[in-house]
Amino acid sequence: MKLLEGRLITVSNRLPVEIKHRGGQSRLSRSAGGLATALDSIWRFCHGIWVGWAGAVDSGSGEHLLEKASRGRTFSFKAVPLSRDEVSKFYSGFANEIIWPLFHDMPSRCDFDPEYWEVYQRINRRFAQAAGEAASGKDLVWVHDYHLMLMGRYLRETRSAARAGFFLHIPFPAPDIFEKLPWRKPVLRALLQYDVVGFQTDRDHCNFLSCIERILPEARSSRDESHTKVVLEGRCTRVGNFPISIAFEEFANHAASHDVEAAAQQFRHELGNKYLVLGVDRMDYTKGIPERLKAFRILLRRFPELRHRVTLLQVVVPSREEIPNYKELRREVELLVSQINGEFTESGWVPIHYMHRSLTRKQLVTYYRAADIVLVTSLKDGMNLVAKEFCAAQVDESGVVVISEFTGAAAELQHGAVVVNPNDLAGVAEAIHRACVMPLEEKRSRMRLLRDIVRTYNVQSWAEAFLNAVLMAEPAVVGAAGSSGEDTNFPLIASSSPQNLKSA
Ligand code: ADQ
Repeated sequence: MKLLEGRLITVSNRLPVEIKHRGGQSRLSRSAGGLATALDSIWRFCHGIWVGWAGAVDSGSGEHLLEKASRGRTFSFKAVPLSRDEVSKFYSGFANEIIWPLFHDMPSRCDFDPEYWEVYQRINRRFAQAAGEAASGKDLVWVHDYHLMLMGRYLRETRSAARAGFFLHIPFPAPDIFEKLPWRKPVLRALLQYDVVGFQTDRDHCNFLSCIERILPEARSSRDESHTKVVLEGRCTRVGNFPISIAFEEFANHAASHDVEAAAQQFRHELGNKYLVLGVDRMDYTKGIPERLKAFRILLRRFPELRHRVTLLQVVVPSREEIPNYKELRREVELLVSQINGEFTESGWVPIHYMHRSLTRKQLVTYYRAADIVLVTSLKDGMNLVAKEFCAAQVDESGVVVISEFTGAAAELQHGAVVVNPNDLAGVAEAIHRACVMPLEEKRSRMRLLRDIVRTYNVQSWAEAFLNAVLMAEPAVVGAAGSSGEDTNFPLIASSSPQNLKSA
C-alpha cells in the first residue's frame, strides 16, 4: 500500500482499548471489536492517531495509560470523554435506539426521543473538535459508522483542511424507512460534508442516492458504474461501495496451525459422528437468532433421520445489555434453546449447545474449522464478517455457508453459498438439510470459490480502496451546484469488487 503523505486520523465511537476503573485503580484492556483487527494491517503502512471514547465514564484520568498503550505502535490514542448521561443518550439512545433499528428496517423498535438528538449533535461536535485539533491539512480523517454521521459538518466548522471520509458499517435504508427519521435532512446534509461516503454494498449506495433525491432535491448527482458524485451547495462528495472484509491469511494460517487442528479434532471426537452446524453472533435482534432456532426445530421435526446426527452450536457474545430490547432477546433465545432441547434431547445427544460469552480467537477459529455448516441468518446485516471468517478457516474446503439474502456478504458470496430468506423458517430448515446431504465434491467446489473471493477481496484491499478514494477526492470548490468540474478517473473498489465482477 502507498504510504500516506500525512497521518491517518481514525475516528470511531470506541477506541480499540478500554480504561476500566476498579477499587480506586485504573487499568487498560483491549476492547473487543472487528474494526481494530481490520485496521491492524493498515497501521503497518501509516502512522497517526485513533480518536474515540475509552470506555470509562467521566474519566479525565487514564491519559497515562493510553500513552503507555501507544508505545511501540504507529499510532497514538486520543480519548473523547463522555459522561454517564451522554453515554446513555448518545450511544444507547440515539445510536442504538434510533439509528440501529431504523437502518436495519425495524422502525417500530425506534424511540425517537428529541433529547437523544440534542446529545447526538453535541457529542458529534466534541468528536469533530478532537479530530480537528489533531489533524493538519495533509492528514486524512477516516470516520467510522453511524455514531458519527454529523461529524463531517462539525469538522468543516473547525476549518480543518484535512480530507475526510466516512464509512458506514451498517446498511443504509430505503427512502420509505429513512424518511421516518425526524432529523433526516440535517443527517443527509452533514453526510454530504464528507469528501467520500462509503457503504458496504451497492444496495446501500442506491438507497442513499434515492434518499438524497427525495429529501434534498436541490442536490445534483451523476453516477457511473463505480461511483457517484453528489454536489450540494458547491461541495462535491464521492459516494461508493466498499465491502469490508477480513485478514484472510491470518485466519487461514491460524486455522491450519497444529494447535487449532488438534483442538478441532478433539472437539469433533467428543461430539461423535454428527453434522456440526455453527452460529456465531452478537446478541442482537438483527441477527435472527430466534428465527434460526425455530428453523432448527422445524429441521428436527421434518427430518427425523437427522436426530442424533446433527448438533447446533450457537455461540452468542453478550451485547448492549443496558438496552431493554436486548435483555428481552436474551430471554427469548434461552427459552427457545431450552424448549428445543427439552423436546428432542435423548441419551447421548443434545441438539443445541449454547454458549453466551466471548470466545478467544483460538476457540473461535477451532469452531470454524470443526464445523460442517455455518448458519448466518441475519434479518438484515451491513456485511457479516462471521461468514467470511468461516470461509478463511475452512482450510480443508469442506464446509457449507448458509447465508441470509439480507446480509451484505450475500452479495459477494451468493454463488458459493446456499442463500436463504431468514423469515422463511421452513426454507432455512430445507437449506440446512441440503447442506448436510450435499455431495463432498459440490461442497468443495463451492468453498473453493468462496475462499478465492474472500482471499482476493480482503481487509487490506478494502482499506486501501477507501483511503485511495479519499486521497483522490478533490475537496471540490465548484461554482454552481451541478457543475462539479471534469470527471476524474476515480478508482473506487466498486469497479473491481466481486459484486461488480459478477454483474459484468
Ligand atoms: P457486527 O454487527 O458486530 O458488526 P459481524 O460482522 O458479524 O457483526 O462481526 C462480529 C465479529 O464479532 C466477528 O468478527 C466475530 O468473529 C466476532 N464474534 C462474534 N461472536 C463472538 C464471540 N462469542 N466471541 C468472540 N468473537 C465473536 C458491524 C455490522 C456488520 C459488519 C461489521 C463490520 O453490523 O454487518 O460486517 O460491523 O463492518
